[in-house]
Parts: sequence; C-alpha cells; structure tokens
Amino acid sequence: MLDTHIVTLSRHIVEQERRFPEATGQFTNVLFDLALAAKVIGREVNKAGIVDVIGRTDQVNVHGETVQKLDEYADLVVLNAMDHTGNLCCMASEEHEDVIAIPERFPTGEYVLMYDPLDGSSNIDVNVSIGTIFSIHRKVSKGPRGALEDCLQVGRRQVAAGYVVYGSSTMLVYTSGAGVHGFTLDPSIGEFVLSHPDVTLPDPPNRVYSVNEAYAPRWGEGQRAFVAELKEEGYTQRYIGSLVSDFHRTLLRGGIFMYPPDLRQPQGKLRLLYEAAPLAFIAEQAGGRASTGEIDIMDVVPTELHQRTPLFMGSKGMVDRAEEFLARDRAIL
Ligand code: P6P
Repeated sequence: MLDTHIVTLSRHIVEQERRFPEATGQFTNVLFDLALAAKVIGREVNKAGIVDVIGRTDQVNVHGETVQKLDEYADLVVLNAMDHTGNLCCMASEEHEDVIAIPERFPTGEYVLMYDPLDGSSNIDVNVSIGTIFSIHRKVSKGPRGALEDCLQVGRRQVAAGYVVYGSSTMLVYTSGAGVHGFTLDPSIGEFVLSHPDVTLPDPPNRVYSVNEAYAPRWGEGQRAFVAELKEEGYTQRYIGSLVSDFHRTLLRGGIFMYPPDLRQPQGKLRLLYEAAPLAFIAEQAGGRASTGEIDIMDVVPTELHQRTPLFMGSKGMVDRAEEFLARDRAIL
C-alpha cells in the first residue's frame, strides 16, 4: 500500500508555527535552512571514507582540540546556509572563539543560532555516529546587529533546539516547545520524513547508564557510589563516546547519560550553550531531566560563550537520584 500520508520536516515546522499567530516566518526559515545544512553535511559524512575529508587539519580550535577536516567543513556549511538569510542577528559555534557577526552586506533578523557543527568528530575515521547540535534563542540586545548578550541567555529561554545524528540513517530531532519530534532522511526524495512523532522517554526507563568509567578514580565519592549502586541493581553500561549518539539512545530507550565533574575537569567537558542546553530542552520536552548534578541545566545563567558544565541527563527518576549522590561530592570537588 503506497503511503501518501508523508509528513515532511517542512510541513511539520509550518504546522508547529501555526501555534504562534504573531510568527513572522523567520523562525520557520531558520529550521528550514538548518535542515538543508544537515543534508549537505550528512552527504559528506556518509562518504567520509571515500573522499579526502577524513583526518585532521593543521588547526587547533578554541579548546586546543585538533580540528578535523569535517569539523571545519560542517561549520562552513552551517555558516554559509545561515549568514545571508536575514533571520539571524548573530551566531556562535564551537569552532569560533567569538560571537559570529552577520556580515554587514547581509540583513539581520530576530533569532540567534548557536551550534556544534560536528560533535564527536574524533570518531569519524572509525565510522562511529556523530552529530550536529543546535540551539535557537530570540534576539534580546537593543542594537541593530547581535551581541554577546544574545548568546549568553539561560537555557529556559530557548525557542527551539535539536540535533542531527549521522548514523545508520540521518535523523533530525527537534523541539520548539511542543514536544520532541524525530525525522529520518529519505535519500530517495531528499526529505526529512516524520518517523518519531512525540518522542517521550520510556517509563519505566531502560536499566542503562552511560558514563566513561575510565575517569572513576577522579570522581567524587558520591559519583562512585551512584555507579556502584546501579551495578548492584543490575544496570548495564553503554558508552559510545559520541554525545549525540549516547543522548539519542537515552532519549529513545531511557536511562541516564552522565558526564560528571572530576578532579581534572571540575566543570566536566561538555559545553553549556551548544551542547548541554539544547539537549536539556529536548530531554525536558520528552518528559525527562537534565541537570548539572545540582540544578537544572536549563536554569544555568551563562557567563562565557564556551563554558563547560557537568551533565546528567535522561529519565527523571535517575537524574533525581544522581543529584542526591552528587550532593555528597560538592564539598570536595
Ligand atoms: P570522553 C566527543 O569528543 C565529545 O565531545 C562528546 O561527543 C562525547 O560525549 C565526549 O566528548 C566523550 O568524552 O572524555 O569520554 O572521551
């Protein structure tokens, strides 16, 4: 039976926007343009083993990490898809130290885009799934063009957030505050098609915890005790080492993903603005939680563009339990 009832991402976004009578269409266009960028990035990621896009550039990013060729490519794809549209006042990217201004020759708009163009890129050459993460806020600065204050907004003010996972299929998952919806790219028609409507974390959650246990010797006592208790209760462990992949599994199956603080990384490793906060918006919209181990990620007031945060995200009850154990460590980390 031919399926004629295909809901594309474009149609879904338009239907979502109908909830806001005052919407100007700029927001819709930002998501349209991001979907286009995701298709272009996915095309290169999926042939990374064939053309010379694997491997490292001779550059190091703001965090001292070697920039992979595909990192750089993905960043440029997003930039070029977004900078001339007149929908954004500025952008921020993991690959750029400062706020990215819209070139003077282009008009500006009412939204801010912050993104990690290709998270987990160190996994590219071993064919492990990687992803793009994005967060969208409204402009709050008074000037004609954006400013740092437009980026340093608390996560609860996001208007939309999402990620693309380039895996066995290319999936785009997003929320604009009315639930979480997943779309799978159908290469035969070049469209993201609704495949996971109204995603909610399963309850009871999958008995899975996801953390890099190699760092256990540097954890606080509470973190160690929490993981030990989960093992006692028969939980299994899954850790891909690619945030988008570990998050996507947790979103669909339940459980908890953790990147805890430790003696070497007291603020963890992951970034607040373009990794933790957008994924936290999704986790909460899916009925879960995302915490620093002390407070909701969505309530953290940012002070720096690339600030890090510890991250505990997934099924509400498990994140609540993690916070109880982490309370024991606060004094010593
Ligand atoms: P670790 C990948 O490099 C990344 O930024 C995230 O995608 C992932 O969750 C994390 O780092 C893995 O870090 O310290 O466990 O290797």
